[in-house]
Amino acid sequence: MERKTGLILALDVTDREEAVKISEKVAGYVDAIKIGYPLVLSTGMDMISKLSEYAPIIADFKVADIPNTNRLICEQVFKAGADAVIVQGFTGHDSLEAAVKLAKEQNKDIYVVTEMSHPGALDFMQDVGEGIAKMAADAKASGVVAPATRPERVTEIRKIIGSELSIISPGVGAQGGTASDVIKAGADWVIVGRSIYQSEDPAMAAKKLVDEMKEFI
Ligand code: O7E
Repeated sequence: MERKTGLILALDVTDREEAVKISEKVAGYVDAIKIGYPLVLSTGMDMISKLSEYAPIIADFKVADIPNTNRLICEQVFKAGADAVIVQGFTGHDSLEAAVKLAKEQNKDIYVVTEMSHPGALDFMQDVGEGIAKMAADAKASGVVAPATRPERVTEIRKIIGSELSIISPGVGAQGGTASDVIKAGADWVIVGRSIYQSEDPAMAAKKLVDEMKEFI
């Protein structure tokens, strides 16, 4: 994924027309659009190719299965037109490697969830986040997902993965994180949903975030 603005839209709406309208409006400000279960379950897999007219698509299915099933899922998602798939890391190295192998064969990207951005991630995930980051680097994934709500954790995860892997970071705005803070902490992209798609003016909301990050990118 090429970094121009540092912004990824999380398009968690459930209406087809609204999804297309918002994508059209913000296309000039985002490097990718992340879509997941809310949109795909309500509108269908063909939304992936439809929205890829506006930006590269990151399919957020947080894939978490045995290696063979991970591969089968990623195959379908890439076939539908996605450029990247998000997988969970807690399933372990073999499940991740199956997804990365397929992605590399098809010149696509896999991003691995380390520690999530919500408070409940402290119950279990934070303890294993650094191990997952190391595994993602060993498996040569394209990058990891790390929390904008805890910029200090992004800095820790950056130390573990080095400069080869990217960090994409959700939790800005509605969850309390700040775009410029998490970019300064070591993230390459912020992933922003509600602050953009629930705004009266999604393009303006996206532009503000891009302007805020500009000097740190
Ligand atoms: O809070 P919002 O509305 O800005 O949306 C954030 C998006 O990022 C939303 O789609 C949510 O599912 C996702 N997300 C998190 O909020 N926290 C995480 O730790 C991980 C994700 C995520 O997208 O994981 C894959 C990138």
